[in-house]
Amino acid sequence: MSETAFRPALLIVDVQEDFCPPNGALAVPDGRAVVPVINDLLALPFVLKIATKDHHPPNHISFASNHGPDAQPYTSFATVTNPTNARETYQTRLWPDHCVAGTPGNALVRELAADRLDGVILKGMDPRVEMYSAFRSPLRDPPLVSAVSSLAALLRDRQVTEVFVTGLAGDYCVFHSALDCAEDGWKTYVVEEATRSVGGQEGWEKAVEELKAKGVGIVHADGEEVGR
Ligand code: VGL
Ligand code: ZN
Repeated sequence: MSETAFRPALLIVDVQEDFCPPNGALAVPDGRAVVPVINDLLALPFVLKIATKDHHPPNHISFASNHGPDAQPYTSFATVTNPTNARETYQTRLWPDHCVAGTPGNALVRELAADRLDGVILKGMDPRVEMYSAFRSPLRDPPLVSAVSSLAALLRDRQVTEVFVTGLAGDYCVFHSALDCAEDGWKTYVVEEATRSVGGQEGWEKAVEELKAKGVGIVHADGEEVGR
């Protein structure tokens, strides 16, 4: 592949009914507004167009309902432990039950032009860990094999050079997917109009600072880059 190759992929993170108003269990403010923007992007000639789905079992660790009567969605946290290394732990925010496999809330948003996708990758199936990133869980020592997706292999296989990340939520799964993507060596951009955040504008602005600091570009759907 020549150094000037431009082989962009479009990554559409978790555009699922449970992340969208009015009825989503974990509705992201204004979340449904990303769909027309993403549908326009899906009409462009990306080398690869991949959607991800948060795909949890009912006993998932990120559900407040699995942590007793005192645990509250959005405000409580739980400790995640690496199943093969008890010394590696991190705190994870607890959520309402969402995107449970087989439920209507798990479905891709019905207005999404899913017929233009090359594939759908599932994540978050291991009940023991949260997996915001479409690539892997934050557990690294050793990596949890059940929480490593096929996404990186797919991007490599198709010789993708840049990844444009869109979807929900900008301050969680889009954020962590973009960070891992850049860390793995792809030029990575988040399309600002194609994401919304759990924490609204404030949540997004905080995410942007860290994304830029780690080399992820923020671009607009009309193509203008705002900083890298
Ligand atoms: C997400 C919270 C919990 C996301 C997934 O897709 O951003 N957020 N699970
Ligand atoms: Zn989730």
